[in-house]
Amino acid sequence: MLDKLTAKISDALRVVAGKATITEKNIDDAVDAIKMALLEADVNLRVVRRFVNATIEEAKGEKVLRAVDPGQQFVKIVHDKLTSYLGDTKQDLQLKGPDTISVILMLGLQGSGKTTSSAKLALRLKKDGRKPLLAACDLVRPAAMEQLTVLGNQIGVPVYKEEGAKDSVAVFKDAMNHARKNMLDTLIVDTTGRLQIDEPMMAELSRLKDAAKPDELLLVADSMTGQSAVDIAKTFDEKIGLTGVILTKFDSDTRGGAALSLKTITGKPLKFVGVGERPEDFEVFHPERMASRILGMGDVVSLVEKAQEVIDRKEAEELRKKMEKENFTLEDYLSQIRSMKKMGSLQSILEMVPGMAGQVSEDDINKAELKYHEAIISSMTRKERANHLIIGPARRSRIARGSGTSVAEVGRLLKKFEKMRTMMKKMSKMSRNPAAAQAMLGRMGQFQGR
Ligand SMILES: Nc1nc2c(ncn2[C@@H]2O[C@H](COP(=O)(O)OP(=O)(O)OP(=O)(O)O)[C@@H](O)[C@H]2O)c(=O)[nH]1
Ligand SMILES: [Mg+2]
Repeated sequence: MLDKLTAKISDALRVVAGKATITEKNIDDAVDAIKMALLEADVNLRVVRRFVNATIEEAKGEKVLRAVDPGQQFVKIVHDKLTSYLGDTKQDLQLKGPDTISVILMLGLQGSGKTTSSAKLALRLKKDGRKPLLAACDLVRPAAMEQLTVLGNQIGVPVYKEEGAKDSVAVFKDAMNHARKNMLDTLIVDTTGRLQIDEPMMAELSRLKDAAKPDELLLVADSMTGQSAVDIAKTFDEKIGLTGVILTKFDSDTRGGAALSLKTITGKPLKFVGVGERPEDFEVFHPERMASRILGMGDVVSLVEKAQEVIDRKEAEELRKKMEKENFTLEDYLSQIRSMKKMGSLQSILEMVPGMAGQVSEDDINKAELKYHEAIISSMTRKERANHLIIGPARRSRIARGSGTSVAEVGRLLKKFEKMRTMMKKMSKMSRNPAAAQAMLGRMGQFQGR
């Protein structure tokens, strides 16, 4: 999924992100590389041009070139631009309350994934506590009803169908009645697809739309068709009117162009993406997360914002150097524990570090341990904090008494600290991003030496 685009963009950004100062030429080069990556990803040319111009204009402003951390600022600009092209914020379905039946009309060309997506959406709504009903209004393809019934059974959602029916509007009306009688609150209408957009299909969909007065008109488009998915969305919107788009087969779409062009070209939000054949393979589309995924650097931007609230950049840089040289002391560790406490949830920070998303849960983070580490180090003298190697048995028992812990606990802390330093040296070389390094520190403190 978007692997190539991600690889190219993160390569381009990495060059700039690591620099202490950047020049206009650096920006031009990076933007050029991003432009090529977008074109290769089959993003609409107009969209690419706008993206490039806007990025260059903003990046060459005072804000970036004169910033303390120009590389990060540049990454943030690219990230924010991508987010806005992807649609800014997540767009929820606009459905009515449970007392009135909401209607979702699913539209799209043949084989785009309408029937599958109808079931996926039904499953999601069911999980959200709604009571969906699937209506089989594709009366053209013989196997369509059967396919929907099988899917409905699989996910435990009722399916309304009429064997031999000829008029999809009549079936829709009966499905509405069925929903009313059975206290179901969301009707998802699967419709007929054609190979191409043609008049009879549009006429039928218009009739259905007039009868159904749907709350959502979702176009189901195959992302693998790239720009033509965007053209199709445009036409459907002009002829029928859409409230949003579902891009399917995102799992097999290695380029991602459709997702990036859609909002800009059609003005319609991408609401969900299909990421596989199973009913569960369905994701709400989050522009911001998608932008981060494309940058391939974890959520660098918000990590930096968060971390900067409490840690000054210079301090972070010093920390990194210390980590690298292995002269990270217990005093440094103490100040890290304290700033971590200020940052709030450690987990939310770790989640944003590249490569760590999903690997840490709140349970893994031993807050109690952080607390007694703080107590133990607080009971040490300045000399001891600067050089933990001088802490022999006599000092250990004094520290234990002072902190209300045991000699064994003091010993454990020292052992852990020792391991931490070794790990840090390795990791600080891997990551020259001070904010990431700082967050990693938290992880090491908690996970090493268990
Ligand atoms: N990998 C993958 N396959 C998908 C996805 N969505 C749908 N498919 C597959 O695409 C094929 C067509 O899906 P359908 O849901 O039958 O498409 P349709 O639009 O209802 O097709 P018609 O009813 O013939 O117009 C099926 O084999 C699905 O399993 C997806 O997100 N990822
Ligand atoms: Mg179908």
